[in-house]
Amino acid sequence: DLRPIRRALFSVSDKTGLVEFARFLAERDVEILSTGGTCKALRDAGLTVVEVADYTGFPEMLDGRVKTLHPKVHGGLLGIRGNAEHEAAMAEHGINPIDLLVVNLYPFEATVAKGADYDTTIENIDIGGPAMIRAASKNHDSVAVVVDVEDYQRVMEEMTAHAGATTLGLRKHLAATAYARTGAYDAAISQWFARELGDTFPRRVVVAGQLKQSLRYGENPHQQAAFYVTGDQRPGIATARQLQGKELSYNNLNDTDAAFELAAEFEAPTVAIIKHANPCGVASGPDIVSAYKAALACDPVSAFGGIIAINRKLDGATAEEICKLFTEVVIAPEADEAAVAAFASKKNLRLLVTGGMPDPTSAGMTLRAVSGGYLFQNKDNGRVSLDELKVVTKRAPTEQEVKDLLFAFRVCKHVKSNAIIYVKDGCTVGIGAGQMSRVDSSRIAAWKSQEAATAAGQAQPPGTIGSVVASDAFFPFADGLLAAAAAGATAIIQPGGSMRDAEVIAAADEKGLAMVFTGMRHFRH
Ligand code: 93A
Repeated sequence: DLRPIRRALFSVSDKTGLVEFARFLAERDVEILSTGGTCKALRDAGLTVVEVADYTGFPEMLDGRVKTLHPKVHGGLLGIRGNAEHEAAMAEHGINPIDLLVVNLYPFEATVAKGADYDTTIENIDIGGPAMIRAASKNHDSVAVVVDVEDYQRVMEEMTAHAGATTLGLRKHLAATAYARTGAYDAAISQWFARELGDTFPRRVVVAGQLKQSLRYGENPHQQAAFYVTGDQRPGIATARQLQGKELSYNNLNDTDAAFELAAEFEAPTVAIIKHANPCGVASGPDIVSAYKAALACDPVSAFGGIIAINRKLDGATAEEICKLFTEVVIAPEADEAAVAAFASKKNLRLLVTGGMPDPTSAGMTLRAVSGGYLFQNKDNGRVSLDELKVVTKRAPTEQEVKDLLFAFRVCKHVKSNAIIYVKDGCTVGIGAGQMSRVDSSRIAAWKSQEAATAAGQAQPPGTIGSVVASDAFFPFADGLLAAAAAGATAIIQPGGSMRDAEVIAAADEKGLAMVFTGMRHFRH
């Protein structure tokens, strides 16, 4: 299964490592063909190259749209070696076999990321490159195809080990990589078109991405994992810059994403502390340091080893507070010098900066694997405004209660269902997440609040007294609401829409609670 390389075709936009690789081949008497720009770069380096146009007898034309789309190129890539008919046809038409194809495509994704205009983007759709890549990959029995600069070394090593030949194993591996590249490339083009069209749910758009990072392992050490990015430039986990700390793990990435998207929900200085993708404290405040202290007070036990997201520039005072507790990751739009200095001694703490906050109301997609497929949906960017709230109880909430109710409902969206969130003065005081029954979430949130008060050694009652409560979906029975009332809550926000709404409203009235319906649900399963 060894195939010697005698002729190679180079056509690359990214010219990194090009000259070294071509020189290695030239030294082994490999004939080199290449397209205009690539040819020039190689000749400038003193290498002997045949320009594709000279080989085909056809000039590059139509602004370079037609360079390699010629039977003398595609025949050379597709002809089966050792097949008498193929070899006869090739000889008859002056088609030379090409044993190695080295192509990297017009930088479509990078062009889109730069915000290029429509015409420039269109011109960066490579046609000839993918055509050659797909042809050479199909014929991997005879041809080696390299689409990634990172693979140059590997090919050179094989050729050195096998007297200028490649193994079938390597050629298959390269073909698999090549089809992954053309697939991702076309997916990026279709995603761009969908955005151009303003299509908020492009059913036929393929989800693909580029490998950003191979991860050490997945959710558990026996699982392999990697991080792919779609090229969306939204400030967040995919575009963040890591200023310090160990490599991010799979769970770090997942939790940090959850934390940052939650912090982005709020206009005031806000801090969210996350564990296992659920918040264990979220607070807004006059400044970041007070927001952090309030968020931490919600559940200081769970916050150990947590992930902290901040929606303002991280300052030194906050960083010093954070240093008092073991924290895995901190993410913020920016960090000032004092903050960076404060973290310097915490070598393992990962600090990420995003350059800005994402718009939580912007469109987006979410994807989840199920066995045999995946589920695809629009992101939950829903929000309720003040005038959409419907007061259903005899008592209407006070102004402060309304502020806290809206805060609590925004937090709800980021908590695993069943979600029950107690809030007081712009700060969560009890969070019940991920329970199979709503009443359990309600009780757990209240119990955790009691625990936090006890842990703080305060004689004071738990934060739930005089708080408000949000529920991500309607209360199917009055029991969840009664549990909240028993914990001392005074007002409730929930979607409404249960068969037993009347019963639930009556229970609220009896307890003197104010309750508003949102008409919008925030399940997160
Ligand atoms: O415009 S194209 O789609 N038409 C072609 O026939 C063609 N052949 C190769 N672009 C084409 N290429 C691309 O040109 C390659 O994929 C590569 O990215 C680029 C290299 O051009 P140059 O050698 O002129 O720098």
